[in-house]
Amino acid sequence: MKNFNIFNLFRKDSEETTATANTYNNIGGDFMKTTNRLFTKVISALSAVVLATAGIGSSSMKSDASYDDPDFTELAEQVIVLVNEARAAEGLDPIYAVPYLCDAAETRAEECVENFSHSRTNGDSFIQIVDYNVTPWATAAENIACGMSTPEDTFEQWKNSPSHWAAIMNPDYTHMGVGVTYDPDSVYGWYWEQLFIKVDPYEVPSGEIEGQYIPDKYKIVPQSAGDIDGDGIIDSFDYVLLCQYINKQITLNPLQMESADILADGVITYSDAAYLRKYILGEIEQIPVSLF
Ligand SMILES: [Ca+2]
Ligand SMILES: [Ca+2]
Repeated sequence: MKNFNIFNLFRKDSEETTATANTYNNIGGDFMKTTNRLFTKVISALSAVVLATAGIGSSSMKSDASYDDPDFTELAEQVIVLVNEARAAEGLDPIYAVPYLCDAAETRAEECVENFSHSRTNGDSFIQIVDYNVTPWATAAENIACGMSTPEDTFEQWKNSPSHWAAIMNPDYTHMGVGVTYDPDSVYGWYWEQLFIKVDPYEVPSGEIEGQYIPDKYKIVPQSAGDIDGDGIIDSFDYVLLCQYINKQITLNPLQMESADILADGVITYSDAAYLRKYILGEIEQIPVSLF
């Protein structure tokens, strides 16, 4: 990273709104409107703004932050992993990721490029991105941030703001989505959005939303030393990955790095690749290998 000054400006605001929800019972094949309840829904919305200024300027920050093909979905999941790690450390239940809410959050992140605000570009409140009939919610919150290129740095922005942190650590929230986008022509480059909800217990007594899941910290989990692709078999596919890593063509997660260190000396070199190859060819019987 080049040198530049960063000022964090946080703005917090909250609002209350009311919404009418209709419930339907399917009786004799006809949908019959049975109740028309008025919910009071508390919405909190918090934004984190990072301004990059001076010296080399914001354009250099953006060029540092750019990727040819950033995997926004992967970055969003990493944010959810960070949320759940922080909650676990305080003994709180994890929050489920929901693909529908992640899609909604992605749209909100894109809207924040145009208008960094908790209002949508058409003036609606952020929560109107969520169709109540798809995901019935009782309470909701939004955190937005911009300017940082990694999940960790963005999470740190929120962590340093008590009001944002309160949403992340709110024991009531059950489900969330995260959206990420990058626009090299925008003011801050990177935009991040967290959308928290508490599922409406009247509509969803089970508390379960279709597609909900807890993201794993690492998508690929090696089963043993040498199983770098995590399929439980040590073969030439693992060898190819190791060579690609050494040639700086790919990155490996920390578990894969541990698996790739065939000589167990703390660094990954061509020697590790050579011994993995020997093992695959049956020339040695066991890995990891200790040469000493
Ligand atoms: Ca393998
Ligand atoms: Ca090694």
